[in-house]
Amino acid sequence: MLTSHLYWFLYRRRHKFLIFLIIIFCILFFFYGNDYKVSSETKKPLDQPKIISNKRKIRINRETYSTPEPCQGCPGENGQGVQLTAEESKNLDVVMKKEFFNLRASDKISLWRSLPDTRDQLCKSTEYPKDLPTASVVIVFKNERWSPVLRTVYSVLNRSPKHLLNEVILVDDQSDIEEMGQRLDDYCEEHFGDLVRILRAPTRLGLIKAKNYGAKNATGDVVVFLDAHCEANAGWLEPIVYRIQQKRTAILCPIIDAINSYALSYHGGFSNIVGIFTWSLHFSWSHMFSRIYNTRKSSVDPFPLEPLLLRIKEKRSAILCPGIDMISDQNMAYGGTGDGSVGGFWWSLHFNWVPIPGRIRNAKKSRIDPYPSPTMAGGLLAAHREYFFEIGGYDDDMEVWGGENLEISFRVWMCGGSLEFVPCSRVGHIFRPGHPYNMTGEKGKGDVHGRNSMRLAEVWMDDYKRFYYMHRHDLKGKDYGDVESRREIRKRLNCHSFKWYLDNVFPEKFILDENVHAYGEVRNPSSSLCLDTLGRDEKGSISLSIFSCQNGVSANQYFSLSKKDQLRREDTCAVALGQDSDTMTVSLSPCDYAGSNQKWVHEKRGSIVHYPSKLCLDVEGLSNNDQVKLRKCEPNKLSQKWLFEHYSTT
Ligand code: UD2
Ligand code: MN
Repeated sequence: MLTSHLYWFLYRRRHKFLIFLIIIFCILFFFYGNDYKVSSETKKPLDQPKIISNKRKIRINRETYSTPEPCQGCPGENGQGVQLTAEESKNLDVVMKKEFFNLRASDKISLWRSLPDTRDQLCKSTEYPKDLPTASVVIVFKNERWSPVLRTVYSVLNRSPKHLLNEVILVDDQSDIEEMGQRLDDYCEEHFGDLVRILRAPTRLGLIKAKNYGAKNATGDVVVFLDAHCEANAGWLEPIVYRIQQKRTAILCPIIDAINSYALSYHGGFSNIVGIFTWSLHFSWSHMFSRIYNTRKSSVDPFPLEPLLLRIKEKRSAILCPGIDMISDQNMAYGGTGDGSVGGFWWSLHFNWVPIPGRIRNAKKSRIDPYPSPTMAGGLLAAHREYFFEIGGYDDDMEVWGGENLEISFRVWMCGGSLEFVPCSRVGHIFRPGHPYNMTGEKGKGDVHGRNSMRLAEVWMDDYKRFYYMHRHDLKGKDYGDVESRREIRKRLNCHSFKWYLDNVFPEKFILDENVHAYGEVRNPSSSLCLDTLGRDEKGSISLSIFSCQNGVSANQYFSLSKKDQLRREDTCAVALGQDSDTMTVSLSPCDYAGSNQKWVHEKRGSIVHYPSKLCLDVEGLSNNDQVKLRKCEPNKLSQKWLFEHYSTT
């Protein structure tokens, strides 16, 4: 009787009942099916089920977590490098080739080693309000090793005020390393309790999507990203969250100190060290004493020659040392950052460090105030969590590695926020010359940086993307996926143009074909030889060379003759060094330091004259790969005639 009633009821109202079921389904989907958001409380972890052993009775949380005792007399304390014994160094090269840093040295160092406090004295005496936004620290990792990962975690737990650290979220991007599975889960649960959460990515996400994934699961007011081989230094968190409290739309970067990939020694900003001696009469470096630091008027840009000569002119009895920036003994990479730099970019859309522009330095009210930077390196940053997503998080169609740092930099500036470096927040990072994971994405034939950068150029750079394609002719017309949703962000937030960014945020950036007399290939028609960098790394000084003209397809042959009469590339200017025409050589040096020596005049009859010496660029007797010559100007000499690819009409 009852069942027939029920049947009748359902039968009569079957449409309504169906609609009811659909609504319930939608609600459930909304809460649980959203992206790849997982909550460790409500869903089964994506890896193997956890085995809870009996010994784990103590639940650790914010209140009960305590910093472990320092490891007295252990190697690597106070950020020192460690020496391996002959035995330990056996086949070290094999380890270095696989990990790209000295894992054996790292394994000898305590997971919670002490560090030299590399902050400015003023930072140490700054007091912050108690009531600040809380932070979730997101650390993504792929094939990272136990000791650097845990050292990163300990450095965060031990050097962040308890009430400000909401949680640490480790995102395992499908690592192939056994110990980073169950063993890591167990270790974290036992030692950190609910302060550390581990999320296992459902598929290989690549670092960009992995960061989105971690941030989506974070619950703090602020999300902080760190690489998995960092060491957060004293007082690193307060100045960051304090600044975000003041300015919700600021994206902040700590100053990145370098952890040497070989000896694992921790270096502070390179502009802040002085030489001392030990009583055994060995030389060593020390962090600059505040007595010296506080008397400096500005942090001097480290660059050889001109500043040194200038100083000697002022003070004959001074013996001067240029600031020695670190060249990693593994890869010769220039690691100098310190707080004398801001982030820039190459038109090839790689990140670089540039000296702090005078306008930024002069605008600082105090030397420890956060200051604006045009771009960031990418790994270490903090943002208000909601704001991070309001401006579009990271581009979820970027694969594996690269490009997202410039993308978020351009975006935050163009869409009304700011990007700032925080001098009082310092975090060390192991700069590695390679990656312990494969860099092949599924799209764009494995050139992940190329494709990711195409996406950013297409969405954010307007016509200026031409300079990217000048470097990457091969990518023209290639597929870069769908960017509509990214363009939507730009529309929704009513963002500025890239020209606005260049004019307002990075006016120092040289635009290769604006404000110039001429640009493009510089050809000597009689020989079909062109000026060329030969693809050398233009970070330092290189010689100005020649090579057969490539008809405008080689970025190495692109030069500009600026309205300031520089014969130049993006950052480097042609200068002539030497006494007379026999010994003079022409090289490309950073423009800021080239002085009057960098003035060139391109005359109507085609010669390019070095103004101070009145000598002419000449290719007589030269062939591919030779350095271009400076010789006495001779009118009508064919080897001294040059033609730029384009001449500006304005
Ligand atoms: C720099 C950034 C890095 C990122 C990258 C450009 C710093 C200090 N680091 O490269 O954060 O912005 O430029 O994209 O500025 N990882 C994954 N999945 C992957 C690949 C990497 O989770 O598929 C992890 C990796 O384990 C590490 C982090 O992402 O913890 C960054 O990778 P990296 O250290 O190899 O990148 P790095 O420092 O060369
Ligand atoms: Mn890294």
